[in-house]
Amino acid sequence: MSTRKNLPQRGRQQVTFHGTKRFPWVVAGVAVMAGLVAFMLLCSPSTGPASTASTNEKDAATTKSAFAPTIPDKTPAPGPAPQGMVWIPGGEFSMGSDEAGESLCGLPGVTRDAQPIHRVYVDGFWMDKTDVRNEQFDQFVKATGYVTIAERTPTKEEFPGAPPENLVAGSTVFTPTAGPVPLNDYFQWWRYEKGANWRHPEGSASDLKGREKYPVVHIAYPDAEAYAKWAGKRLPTEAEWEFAARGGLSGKLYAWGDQLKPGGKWMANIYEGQFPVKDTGDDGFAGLAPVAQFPANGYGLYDMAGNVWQWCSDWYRADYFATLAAQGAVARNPQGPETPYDPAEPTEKKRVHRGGSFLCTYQYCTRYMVGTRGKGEVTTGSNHLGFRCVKTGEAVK
Ligand SMILES: [Ca+2]
Repeated sequence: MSTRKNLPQRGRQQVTFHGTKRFPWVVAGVAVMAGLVAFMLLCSPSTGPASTASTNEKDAATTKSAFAPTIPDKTPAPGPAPQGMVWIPGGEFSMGSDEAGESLCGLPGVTRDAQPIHRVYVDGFWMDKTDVRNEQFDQFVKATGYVTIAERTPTKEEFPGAPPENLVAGSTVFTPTAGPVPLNDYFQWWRYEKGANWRHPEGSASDLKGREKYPVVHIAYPDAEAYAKWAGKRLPTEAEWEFAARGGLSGKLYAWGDQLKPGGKWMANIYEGQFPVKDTGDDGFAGLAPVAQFPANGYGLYDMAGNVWQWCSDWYRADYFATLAAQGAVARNPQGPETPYDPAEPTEKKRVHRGGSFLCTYQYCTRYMVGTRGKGEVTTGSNHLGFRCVKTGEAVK
C-alpha cells in the first residue's frame, strides 16, 4: 500500500529544489495536491453524511444574493462547429463562489479564493465538448513525436544534487489506503510511480487498451499547450471556462443546478464512500470514467464537474478575483494575473485547474462546485488531471 515510508526517503529532500523547471515525484505530489491539503487538514470524513450536504445545498441555494443573471450574447456562431466543439455564445455573467457553498463541506476556505462574486464579460468561442481523450492525444503524439514531461527522465542539470536513483521518469498516482487515515498527509494516498505517464496511467504495468475514450491524464501544462497548438486551438482562460461551465445558468452550485443529484440522478463522476479508503462507485464509476457518461450542461459540454481537473491558461493567484472586483467595472475577457502567487507555496509557479475530479468528495473537496477553483504547479501531472481546448470564434472559417 502507499504510505509515507514507501516513498524514497532521499527523494523527499528534493522538496527543497524550488525554482527548477521540473519537479520529481515528491515535489510533484506537493504541487498537485497543495490546494487539497488545506481542505484535508480542515475537513474530516466525520463532517457529515450526504444528507447533511443536501440540506446545506437547500440553504446555500436560498441564501445567495450576489449573483446577477447571465446575459448571453445574441451573436450567432461565426460558422459551422469544428468537429467535437460547441459554440459558447459569450456574454456577461457573475463569476466565482460565495460563502454559501462553503457550508457543503463544513469548513472555511473552500471558496475563499473564488470570492467575491464579480461581473465578467467574455467573447464567444468554440469549446471542446469533452476533455481531450487518449485517442486524440495519441494522434497528436504520432503526428509530432511529442514526449510528455512525465515521460522525460529528469536530468542532473535540472536537479543538481539529486541522488541518481531518483532521476527516473514517472508521475503521481492515487492509491487507496488500507484503512481510514487522518486526512492530514497526502503522502498516504499519493505515490510517485516510476513509468506512470499518459500511456501508462497507473504505471508501467497499465496501458490504454479499452481506454481510448477516457480523458488523457498525467498531462503537465506545457503538454496541454503543445497539444492545443497542434490542434489549432488553445487552452481556455479561467473566465471562459467558468462561463462555459455555468451553461447559461447563474449562481448555481453546480453546472446543472443547485442539487448534487437532481431526482436522485448522478450528474458527475466524483468520489463516494470513505476517502481515501474505498470509492464505492455509486455514480457508476470507482475511478476514472470515459468522457461523456453523464448529461451535458446547458451549452452541450460534458464533464465540467468531476472526472478530471482541467488546465486553464490563467496563472493562479488566490487574490485575483478580489483584485478584479475592486476595479468596480465588468472585467472584459480577463486573462489572469501577470504572475502566479499561491500564499500556501509562494515559490511555485501555478496555473489554474477547474472542475474537480473523480477524487473529489464532500468530505474534503467539493470543488466539482462550478464556481470553485483549483491550482497546480505547471510541470506536474497526475492521474486525475487532464484538459480540454477552445478556439477563438474569428479563427474559424
Ligand atoms: Ca465516481
